[in-house]
Amino acid sequence: MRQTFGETRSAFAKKHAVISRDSHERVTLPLWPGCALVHLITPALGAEFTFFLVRTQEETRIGAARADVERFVLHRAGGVAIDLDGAGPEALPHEGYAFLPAGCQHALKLGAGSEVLVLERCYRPMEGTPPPAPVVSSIPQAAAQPMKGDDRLMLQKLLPDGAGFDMEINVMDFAPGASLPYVETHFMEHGLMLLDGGGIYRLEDAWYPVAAGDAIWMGPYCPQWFGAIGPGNARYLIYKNWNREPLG
Ligand code: UGY
Ligand code: MN
Repeated sequence: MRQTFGETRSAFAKKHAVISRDSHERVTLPLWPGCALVHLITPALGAEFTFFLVRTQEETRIGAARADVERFVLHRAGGVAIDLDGAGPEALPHEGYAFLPAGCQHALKLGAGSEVLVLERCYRPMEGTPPPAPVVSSIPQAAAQPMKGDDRLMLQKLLPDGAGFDMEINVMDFAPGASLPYVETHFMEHGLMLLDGGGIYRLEDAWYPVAAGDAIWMGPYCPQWFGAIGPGNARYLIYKNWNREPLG
């Protein structure tokens, strides 16, 4: 999408944010040696999670997150492998992913020129429910089902059902012209990355043209709706806090 001098499509409001590629700000952090990080969504916005891109120039090895933090990693480019509990590196294919529960010993092996999308949040355990096990799989392997009976809007659930999981991560695939069936409002929040195509996202009382590479934060009770526009499908990955009482 064309950017006009001095303008950006990124937008920040009380209950939502759109972060377009032109405003990516790279930082380095001591726990991510050899990496450039772009923090798309953080608690500074009002979110209860972080959502960030990691790009490498050289090969590097990243340790596990803090013991109370769960991590989801999506392969975007280059050579990426996960070493779970020292069992040896398992390469992730394109759009491969790993869910690494809080306290799970692991290392990420990132080759030069690789890119991953990472989501981290503090795990909310539930009394009497064992914590979830790690998941390593890929988007193409996840079963697709029509959302609410609409086969022009396909849904893939990347994490298994089970009360141990306090999040859902799904992929939603819209045929051109397909849309969410109604304007959603819910107490859960979202982190979203548009993987392919584009369309119009309604967030609160604003309507945004969005395209692949855009990230969106939707806070609790952010009215939200999406319609896909363009020659091909629009597809996004979407995080949601899940399976936990709103009272906390
Ligand atoms: O799962 C969801 O809440 C999803 N349908 N929301 C969205 O796509 N904005
Ligand atoms: Mn929603």
